[in-house]
Amino acid sequence: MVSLTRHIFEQQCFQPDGAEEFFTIMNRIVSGGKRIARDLRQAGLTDGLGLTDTRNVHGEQVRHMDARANELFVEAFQDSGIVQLVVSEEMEEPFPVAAAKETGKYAVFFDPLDGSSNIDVNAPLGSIFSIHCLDPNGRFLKPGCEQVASGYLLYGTGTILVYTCGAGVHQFTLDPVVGEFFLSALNVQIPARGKIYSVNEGNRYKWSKNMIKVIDYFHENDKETGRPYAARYTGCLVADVHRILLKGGLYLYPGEVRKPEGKLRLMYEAAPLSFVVEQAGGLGSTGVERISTIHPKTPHQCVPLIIGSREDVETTEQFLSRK
Ligand code: AFP
Repeated sequence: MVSLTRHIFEQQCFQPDGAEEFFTIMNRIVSGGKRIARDLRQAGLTDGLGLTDTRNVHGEQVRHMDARANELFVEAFQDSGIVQLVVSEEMEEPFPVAAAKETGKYAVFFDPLDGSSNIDVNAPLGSIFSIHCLDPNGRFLKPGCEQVASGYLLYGTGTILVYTCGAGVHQFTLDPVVGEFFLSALNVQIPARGKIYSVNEGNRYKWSKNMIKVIDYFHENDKETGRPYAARYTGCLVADVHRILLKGGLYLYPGEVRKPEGKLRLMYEAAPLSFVVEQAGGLGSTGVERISTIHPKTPHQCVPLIIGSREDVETTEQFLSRK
């Protein structure tokens, strides 16, 4: 049994001088994640379900557990001394972490509770994180290819943590009795092609003609290419992408004719998940460009996301690039 702590220590990510820092940041993420997992288990017994009367920067009504998860992550970084900024879906402005205003070298982006509407029906939820190193001039908005690490926690039948720091993708499962994450899959690889597609098909009427053709293609019956693909969609990005990571296939949240930028957020959804999936051999794309090469303009910017098995994403890109 290899604990996450031992694994990170042995992996020596960010060598030669950043290993200790990575260790500290990951431990903070783990402690925030464990507390969220605990609170989620009790949410139906406390006041954890339901909505608050505030809206976040995307205009979505904040749930009690969204606010709580955000609070737990911010708290986890408060006295780290090395994280200067946290940027969260639930906070309009980047939040300077008091103890590291001057000394902190890192910015952590997170979606504290992904798929939060699932909480009322006891379906899976997640948390997504992305770690960037600040430039000497304090620049923190950087393309995905400059992430130093990223990953997610998935609160499902069990709690798992998946991460990459550019040296493969590794999965850990929380032992709730011991209170530690243990390695459950080393060097996860995504199949080159899958049999599953994951999209909110209720949005079909909002898509471009080419996008409709993509989904029609995956519906077609063709033995040779393994079609039709099976549809799977939980409404929690982390859960849907995790399924694709393990089984292959593709997840799509495309742009819409009237909203070409789509719904998902670059810095704390699309970029971190693309880093993970690409480290496992897959692809993360908007349909016309790689997610990892986009230079962000704002912390809460949205992008279309097509992510998963390399061949499936490439097929989709071919449809979407047609005139
Ligand atoms: P949040 O709960 O963090 O706002 O995320 C929800 C989400 O961005 C993502 O988890 C889902 O894949 C997607 O929205 C679901 O959106 P639809 O309800 O529009 O399908």
